[in-house]
Amino acid sequence: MTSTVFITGATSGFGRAAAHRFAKAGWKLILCGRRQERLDTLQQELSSLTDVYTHVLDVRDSTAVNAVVEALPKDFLPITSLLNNAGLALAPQAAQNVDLSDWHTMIDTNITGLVNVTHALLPSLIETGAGASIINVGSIAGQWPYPGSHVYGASKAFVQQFSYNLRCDLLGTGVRVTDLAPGLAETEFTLVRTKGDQAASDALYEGANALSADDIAEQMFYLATLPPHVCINRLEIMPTTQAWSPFTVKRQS
Ligand code: NDP
Ligand code: 8X3
Repeated sequence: MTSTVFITGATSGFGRAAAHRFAKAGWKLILCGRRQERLDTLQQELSSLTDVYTHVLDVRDSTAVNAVVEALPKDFLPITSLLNNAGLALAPQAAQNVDLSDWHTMIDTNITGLVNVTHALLPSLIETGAGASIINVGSIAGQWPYPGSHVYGASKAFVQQFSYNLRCDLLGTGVRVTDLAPGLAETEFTLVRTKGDQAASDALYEGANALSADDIAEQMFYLATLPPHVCINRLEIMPTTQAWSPFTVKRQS
């Protein structure tokens, strides 16, 4: 039976690269995101390789998530792998200067959205059983604090702990769960984080030799195709050019 992957946030960055990677291997694709035209482009690009089903979906809307899952075509079921990838960071400034609505947007997307999709697809993943996987896209920001990360990092800490806790409850079902935690990767992520500041995005990635979306897609495919008895609980990946800094001390002047 052909495997099927359900990808949230397939319209850009890691999700779009993953759609291409899984299609190359002949997996059936279920692709979601809010931008219809980008889903249409993916459908055109990948339909010659595999079966592609797309649906506009805002993961924050649990009613819409459930409706999409209930309407999935039978020949795409059951789901083999869920890539919980949709997410964003906003407001890179200090916490005390942030609009509360930006915090809410990150919580609603990175936490509530991921939970909505997971809940809706768990029965299908359990039906698949051995070999099924949930790959939750966390971040190094979920483990390591830094200025301007505030709710973004905290939301990714949720992703890590939720992934571990899911493993406990799914024990015996065959469904694996991984917290995939990338570091600096060049996508539209920084454009979104800075609300469209292309110069800031270019400056961040300039000379950094950051991870690419394809680098992460390759790891997603690796995780989804491990032997069924192998589960990687957390996979943290940085570009070689990135590392930790010493603690900062604010001295009296
Ligand atoms: P992009 O901005 O390139 O892609 C983000 C994707 O998420 C888009 O496809 C977007 O689609 C989708 N998305 C955002 N909000 C929603 C929503 N409410 N409903 C449905 N889809 C949504 O960034 P990345 O590819 O870099 O980000 C993917 C994931 O990786 C995110 O969870 C991010 O936090 C995480 N990450 C990114 C890192 C990086 O350095 N790039 C490092 C570590 C983690 P659309 O707008 O069409 O809805
Ligand atoms: C995004 C990676 O380094 O900007 O999750 O926190 S980083």
